[in-house]
Amino acid sequence: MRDVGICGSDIHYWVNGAIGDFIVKAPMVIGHEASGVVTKLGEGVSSLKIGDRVAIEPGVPCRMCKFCKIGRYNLCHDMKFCATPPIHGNLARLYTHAADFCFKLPDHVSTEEGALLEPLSVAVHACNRADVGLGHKVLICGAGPIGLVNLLTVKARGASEVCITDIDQTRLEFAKKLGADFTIKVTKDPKETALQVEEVFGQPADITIECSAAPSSIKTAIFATCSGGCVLLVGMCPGEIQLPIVNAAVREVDIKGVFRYANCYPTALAMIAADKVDVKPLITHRFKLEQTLEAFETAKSGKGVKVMINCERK
Ligand code: NAD
Ligand code: 572
Ligand code: ZN
Repeated sequence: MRDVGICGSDIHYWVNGAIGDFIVKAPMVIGHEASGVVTKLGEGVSSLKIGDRVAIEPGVPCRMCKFCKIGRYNLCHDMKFCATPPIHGNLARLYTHAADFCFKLPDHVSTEEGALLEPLSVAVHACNRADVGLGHKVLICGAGPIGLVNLLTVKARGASEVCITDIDQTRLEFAKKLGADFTIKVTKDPKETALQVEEVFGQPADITIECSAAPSSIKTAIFATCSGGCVLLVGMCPGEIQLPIVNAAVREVDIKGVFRYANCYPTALAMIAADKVDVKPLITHRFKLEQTLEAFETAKSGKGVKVMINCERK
């Protein structure tokens, strides 16, 4: 293994031992944003060779069910996803993965960038779901790593203006440096925040990508989106929440779920390889595998954005 990024869900499993119904019942290796170097090949593998640097797409589906067959394999009921219990993740020196879910990195793409293909793929899939494109005014709720990769992706797809919200000023400043046109520090109720969005854009958002999972922010997402527009639910909180669903219905605001990604690694890699997005600035902290506890304490503290662990023995 080379580089593994720490994701919020890794921290959640480490701290709470569960996310919703996914309960850690036996010791589980965490980490699912990963890259590595091929050291051994399984029988019949011809797509890779020893020494190839690869990004690892962490979810391997059954390849047999109707979802897999239509290409929506993220919906496969038999998905084996790294670091989702009971499946081990990637934070190790050595790890075995299906060859067709490993993506060879060009020489000029680093293994850190390879690891970041994972969260970037979440954004690629989200943008595909709403067909984000030229001239769109996009609202992103939440400026964590996932909100930020969505910011980079909507810009790369031609969005003309992007506004990002958060409750944390430091995160908003980070987003501004990364290219957000407008930032809003959320202090008010959802309807008022939606009005602030309308003020900065001069209209409601064409598309809103909710990446905070805060129930009040999901309400804002609906109120702030124009009639006929689309709200993408990327942020996920367990349990049920109250939403202004009739407001959405009478204005034909589509509310779409986003669950991981399917067939997005090649696009995410092509975007990085062609310099259409630069994910490197997201990395704020680097640790060695031996420092994993320190790395997780740092990530948990919320100080940085993306904490990266290097698994090489140096
Ligand atoms: P994060 O916790 O680092 O970021 C969330 C951000 O939202 C934080 O900066 C926080 O300050 C901000 N926030 C909190 N309340 C807010 C509010 N009321 N309004 C605006 N912003 C607010 O998490 P992350 O790693 O960026 O992930 C974001 C979400 O995406 C999580 O819920 C995660 O589980 C989810 N996620 C979903 C998928 C998927 O497949 N749908 C994949 C990856 C992550
Ligand atoms: O990209 C992988 C990923 N997925 C996340 C969160 C962080 N990283 N999701 C939110 C939680 N769900 S889940 O279905 N689950 C715990 C398996 O609630 C998966 C998607
Ligand atoms: Zn993740």
